[in-house]
Amino acid sequence: MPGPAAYPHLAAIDSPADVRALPEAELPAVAEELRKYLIDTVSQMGGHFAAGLGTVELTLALHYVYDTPNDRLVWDVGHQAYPHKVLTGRRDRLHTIKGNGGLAPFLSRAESEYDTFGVGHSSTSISAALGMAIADELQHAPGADPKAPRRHHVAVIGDGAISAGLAFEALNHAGSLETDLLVILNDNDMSISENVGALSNYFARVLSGRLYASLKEGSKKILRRIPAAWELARRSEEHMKGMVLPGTLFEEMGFNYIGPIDGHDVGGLVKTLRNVRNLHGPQFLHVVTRKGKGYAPAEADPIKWHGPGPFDPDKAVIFKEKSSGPSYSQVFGEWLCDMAESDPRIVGITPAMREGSGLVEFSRRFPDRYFDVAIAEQHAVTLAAGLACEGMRPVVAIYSTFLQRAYDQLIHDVALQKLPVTFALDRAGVVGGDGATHQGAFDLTFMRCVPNLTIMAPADENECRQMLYTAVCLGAPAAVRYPRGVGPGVAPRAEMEALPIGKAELRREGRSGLAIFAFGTMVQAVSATAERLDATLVNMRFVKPIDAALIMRMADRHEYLVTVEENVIAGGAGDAVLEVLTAHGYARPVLQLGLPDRFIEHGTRADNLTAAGLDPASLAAAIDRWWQPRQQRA
Ligand SMILES: Cc1ncc(C[n+]2csc(CCOP(=O)(O)OP(=O)(O)O)c2C)c(N)n1
Repeated sequence: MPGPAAYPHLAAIDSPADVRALPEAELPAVAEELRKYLIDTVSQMGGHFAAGLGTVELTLALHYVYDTPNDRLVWDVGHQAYPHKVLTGRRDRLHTIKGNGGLAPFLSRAESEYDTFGVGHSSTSISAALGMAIADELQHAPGADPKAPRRHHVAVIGDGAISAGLAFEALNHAGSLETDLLVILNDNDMSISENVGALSNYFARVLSGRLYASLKEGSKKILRRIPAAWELARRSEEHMKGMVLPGTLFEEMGFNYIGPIDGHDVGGLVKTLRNVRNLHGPQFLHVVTRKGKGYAPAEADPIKWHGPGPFDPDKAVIFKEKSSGPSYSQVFGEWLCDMAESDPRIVGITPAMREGSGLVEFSRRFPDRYFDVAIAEQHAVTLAAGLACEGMRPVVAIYSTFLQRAYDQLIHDVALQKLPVTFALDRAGVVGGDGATHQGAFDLTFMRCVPNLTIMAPADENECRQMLYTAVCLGAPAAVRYPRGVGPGVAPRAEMEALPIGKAELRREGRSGLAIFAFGTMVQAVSATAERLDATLVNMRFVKPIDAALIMRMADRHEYLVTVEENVIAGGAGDAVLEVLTAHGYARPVLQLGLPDRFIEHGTRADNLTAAGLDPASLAAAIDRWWQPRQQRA
């Protein structure tokens, strides 16, 4: 890390109190250093980048004006909060972010008292800040402790994150109360990809102000021909203005709308925030920023620089990760293009994760059948259900962790009605750097109990492709869950063939009396151990319907059984095996291996697997420990 000489201001800021002690005139210089520090640091270890560059002045102004941590500053998502981390005592550890034992990738209450609410998933900030503000009111009701400090409450939410239903539920509630709450919209016109949707268009119109002008001109021309209507329109012009001038939407929802203001003018921000701080009731401050601000390549291509790996800051070259083959996301993306080519019923849906889900090519080649619905997981699933009702074959590309947001839609809108929706569940299992909030640890558990849903877990890339095809052929709700990154390197075959539903694949038959039922990624992870112990190895392929016949056949021939999966053990695929054994009266010792009953923190994916005991070496050791004392009895 460059020393204090390079960052004279930053070096003297150990907490926001130090920021507040500065003369206002020095804030632009601090902003400049902060931005440089982000570039220097993130270029070394990679991480969320463009969003943080855009919030430098806003972060500085917020900590300058508000008395944090007494005043509650609630960031949405937390990917834009690197500047906040730097100013709140974590400057020297920023380079550890996302790494094993390092700073959390997003915000965490356990990490800092300035992180008022734990985040990672989006669109929670307004609800959480409102809850805190109501708590503050209740704690200051007549008769309450007079010493309890009064606080201000500020939620900062991006124009991408505000598109989610949850954010609107919170606005709807907050706007009906008199509770003091400031919602700051950080509007940079970007989500991870270009922001989409009517709301995003609305913000753009608010900024350009052009709509009002064009509407006025357009309506004049038409209405002049109808005198009575013209008079009515003239009289209602004031209202008309309100309909299209900045902020009306939020005014109508009960907020006092302020803005739009320049989010890179730190002096202007400070002045505005000081004024807003004294206002009562729900306030909505519209701040306009530029994603990637101050680093030209990121300003020019904020998608590429949303979350780069380590890079050369001078040459703006992101170092390529060595990869042995296509990622599962790429395998999915290619499959979807191939499938769409031959089947006009195929529609691809993503809730704002085009790049991460491998849909860039599909979006280019099939723009009419590609839907980025913004950060709206619930809508993504029910939209698919509607499409399926009318004979289409929608494929919802969604991260395992984000499907958690759409659980009722999965059950009530898709499964209950047996609609042919395919869920391509990316990032299932541990994900590495994005940590506890993003682990795809639970999907097998929460999907397995849903009737009518077929669930598959591929052991390799080709199997992934064939399973996706199987899912579409099935004509019923189906999910294929695959991990982040690359697989074992089995090239997908171009031709597609539907797998027999609910049938496992016997990989090897052993003679030692031990059988291992492995799911998805774990097939490869235990294959050497199975070989070494002369154990039977089954690639289970289906979590539901599970291959009960094969499980029983194995239980007949083997005394000792192991299940292994990259999902929490509780309620997961191993439990499905146990349910079969129990239902059919088999009492066999079973070792269940999978993710433990705790949240796995950030690190690399390999770190995560080791932490969970699911790397090949830990698995081998766990099986040995359990098997050796039993082996003699087998
Ligand atoms: C529920 C949920 N869905 C998707 C994501 C992935 N995600 C992280 S940041 C982001 C874009 C957010 O856009 P915006 O709020 O405008 O912030 P910006 O990056 O533009 O500053 C997305 C889609 C998430 N964190 N949570």
